[in-house]
Amino acid sequence: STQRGVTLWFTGLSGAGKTTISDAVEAELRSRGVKMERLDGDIVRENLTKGLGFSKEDRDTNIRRIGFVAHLLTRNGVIVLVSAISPYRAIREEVAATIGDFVEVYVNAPLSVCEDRDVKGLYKRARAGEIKQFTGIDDPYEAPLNPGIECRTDLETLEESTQKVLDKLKALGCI
Ligand code: GGZ
Repeated sequence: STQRGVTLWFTGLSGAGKTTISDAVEAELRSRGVKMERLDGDIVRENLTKGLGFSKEDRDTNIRRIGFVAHLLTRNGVIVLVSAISPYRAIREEVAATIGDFVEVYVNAPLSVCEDRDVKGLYKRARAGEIKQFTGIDDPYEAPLNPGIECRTDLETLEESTQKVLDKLKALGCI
């Protein structure tokens, strides 16, 4: 039987847990032998979108390019896990409409929690003015209004968040 593709689009602040949940979902999908691919903002920015910065224009270009590749994969039956802050609602909606088989996953933790985690020390640098246009500090994040899935990573466990995503894939007939 042929596999049904979908793009799971993880959006949220830096440090909210997009990559962590995607890692866990990937491990589960790989163990099932499912065709899947990852597109992570921080990795894509080293190749596909190398040279882009964090102005609205550059972020929109980053998201549109990621969306283009996600579309190609999705229509060929791949489960695509995208993790990118993707702070602008209109561009997320544009990409969603293009891809069609698309689930927006809002990885939601309050800014204060993300800032306390500060896994890479970027919030500290942003507060110190060493990084400009940092999402949540001096750059906007437009939260999803009606996400397909919401993971409250400050309130639920990684296992719970991961299960929500897997349950959705099951409901869609992708696994
Ligand atoms: C936000 C920034 C910035 C600024 C560097 N604003 O948590 P990370 O570190 O590992 O991942 C973030 C990544 C953001 O890239 P995205 O491609 O996801 O962004 S977007 O969807 O808005 O295009 C963060 C790091 O790069 N980073 N500078 N100014 N995050």
